Amino acid sequence: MKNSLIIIPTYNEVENIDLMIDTLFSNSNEIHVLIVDDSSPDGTGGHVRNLQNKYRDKLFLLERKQKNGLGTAYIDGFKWGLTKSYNYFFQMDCDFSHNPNDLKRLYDQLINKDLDLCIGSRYISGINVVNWPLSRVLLSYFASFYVRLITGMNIKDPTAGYKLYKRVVLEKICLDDVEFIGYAFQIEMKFRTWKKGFKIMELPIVFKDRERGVSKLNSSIIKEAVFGVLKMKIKSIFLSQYK
Ligand SMILES: Nc1nc2c(ncn2[C@@H]2O[C@H](COP(=O)(O)OP(=O)(O)O)[C@@H](O)[C@H]2O)c(=O)[nH]1
Ligand SMILES: [Mg+2]
Repeated sequence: MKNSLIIIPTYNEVENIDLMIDTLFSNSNEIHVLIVDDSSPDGTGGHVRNLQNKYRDKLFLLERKQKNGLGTAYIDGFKWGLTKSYNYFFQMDCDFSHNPNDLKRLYDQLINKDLDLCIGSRYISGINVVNWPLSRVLLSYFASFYVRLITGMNIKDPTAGYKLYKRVVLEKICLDDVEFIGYAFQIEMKFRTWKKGFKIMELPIVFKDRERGVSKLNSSIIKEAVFGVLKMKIKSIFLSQYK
């Protein structure tokens, strides 16, 4: 997994951060990791700084002043990575919902199938979600129908957050035009990638709800997704930034 950067946004992940970073580096010698922390009140950033002594020159921390949402955290992370020579950019959560062992599977699939974007998908064969309350499974599963219907994009898990991009995708997408921050951000990134004609494939993964810490999902994130998808589709018809 040479030339790979794993970007992880964090907000109050003190119960997960040390184990996550140790797990990632014990799985691979080649990867680099960038944590984008929004000055978490629980001191997540301080834990990353401590671990930087152990993982010198391969663990990086981008600290932002306040909680600004997962979408802009990723955009800042992508921009940081694009100033370096990375070729592969992973998106991953800090709460172990995304199994670190799947990084290599995503990478192998991207290389072997010569993809531009590989998506870790929960909904390829049934519903591979563990420990989520039924209400969240239903929300996510029906959201994926809704997105497919509105956008016409044939992706089974459009809100998936475990993804691997080739550098060229992030160079070609107008990152400054990306406007959403929650689930809609995950949809928007796939939509922009798809509209540019890049090769996309989904790989089945099992998504496990977090065991430590709390979710930052709130109703404004859901509202953004419902109305955002419509807005995005309409804009894509008229604006050249999607082409
Ligand atoms: N930097 C940053 N990270 C965030 C923010 N909101 C969520 N995250 C991180 O994004 C990842 C996914 O968030 P999570 O709350 O688990 O969302 P859920 O899986 O949809 O319930 C976790 O690593 C969070 O710490 C934010 O506003 N800023
Ligand atoms: Mg989560």
